[in-house]
Amino acid sequence: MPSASQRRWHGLETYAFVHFNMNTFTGREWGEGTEDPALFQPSALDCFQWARVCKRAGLKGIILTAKHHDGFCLWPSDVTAHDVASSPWRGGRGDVLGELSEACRAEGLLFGVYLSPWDRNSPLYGDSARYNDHYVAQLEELLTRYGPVFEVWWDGACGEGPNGRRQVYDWERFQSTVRRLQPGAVIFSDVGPDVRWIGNERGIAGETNWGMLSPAGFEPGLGAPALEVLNEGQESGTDWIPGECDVSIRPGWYYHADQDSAVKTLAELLEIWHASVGRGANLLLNLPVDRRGLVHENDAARLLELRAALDAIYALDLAPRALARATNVRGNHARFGAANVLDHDADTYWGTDDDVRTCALELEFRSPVACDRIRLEEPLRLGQRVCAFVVEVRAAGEWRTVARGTTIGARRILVFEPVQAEAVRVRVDSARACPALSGVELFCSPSEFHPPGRQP
Ligand code: FUL
Repeated sequence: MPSASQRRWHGLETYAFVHFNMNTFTGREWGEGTEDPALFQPSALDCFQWARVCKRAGLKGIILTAKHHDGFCLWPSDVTAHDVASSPWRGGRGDVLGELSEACRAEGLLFGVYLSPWDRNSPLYGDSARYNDHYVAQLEELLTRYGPVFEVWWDGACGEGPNGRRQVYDWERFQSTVRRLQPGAVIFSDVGPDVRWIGNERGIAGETNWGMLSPAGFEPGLGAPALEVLNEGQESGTDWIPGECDVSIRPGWYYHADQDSAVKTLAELLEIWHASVGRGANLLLNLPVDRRGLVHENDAARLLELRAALDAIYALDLAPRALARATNVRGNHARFGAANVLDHDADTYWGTDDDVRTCALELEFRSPVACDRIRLEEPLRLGQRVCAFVVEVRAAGEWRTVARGTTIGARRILVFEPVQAEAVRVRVDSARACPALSGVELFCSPSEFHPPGRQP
């Protein structure tokens, strides 16, 4: 079962990753750790601009690369001189984390930190106990100086190679540091403990996507489970470790001027959104902030297009116009009645009797409604139950199947050919326990978004 902070996290859907650091100025994706801090010199850094863009685009927070693999720190760290305090930017008195956390607060966004465990600059890296102290000290700085942190991001990457330095991380200590200082934060790594990697950097969750995973025997960056396992989760997984889809709006994680015209198209971003958020994962969409220290105009424009498209597609839920009924209602009690799926309240749900595993919920319209997509949600407080379902529509008196799926979880969006529905039925064919749904929503997208016989 998800914890309270995981349940809150599920509701976020989409937030920004910002890759901005030394690599922005060297034009690289992975730095060496030997870069001169003097190279860090944004000409017009403005985290309030990042936050305004994200806010307008409907993103719920920003996770910043406070330290990437090259070790350069975007805040003045007490435990290294490889940081902004050694750069000419703002006379060595700048603090990107300070400005971003303030900007997020001003715009009502959540603030998160990426702190690379792999550190190519620190002379302590590979001297395991001492580097672990160093890493914990940096975590403490980030988690105590900047107010609430919603997510801590642990990258498993390490390119030391067979003859490189070998660091044995103390993940348990790192984790207890986060729990102690930011008990409300979720921790991301390949295998959690709170949020898992989705197994690719294309932003695509499995069509089957369980919140559960068995992490025993794995550590971040150390023999992670097979990519398909990360992608789909595990029906019999021991822990609630739902998937997050990280993907960049451009080919690179970092800014490269020659990628200014390679910003993903609206169609690509919509496809990614439906394959991540639409499959119950969260989308962590990366913005490579440029050398000025700003979200580039092209990226900002595309983000706003994405927002406008989503707003247009999901403008109006048509389901509340219908009368809802179900083949079974738990104890025949209104508290578990079918109408609970229509009220946009994630805490109320339709549920069935304990021994029921197959059942159906039907929405009957007084007059036909045009629709081309459905959004389903399970009440995650009860865990994830549905294994297989079918969506059927009655049009001109005939029932036919318009979509089918496996898992639902936090949400599942299915797109189908536009149809004039007299009634819509969600039939659950298999479930791990008696099924429950907290939301069934129906939408009719503007015609430019109608899929030519294709499902995201
Ligand atoms: C990877 C890193 O190596 C990339 O540079 C980037 O930060 C990506 C989000 O994670 O593991």
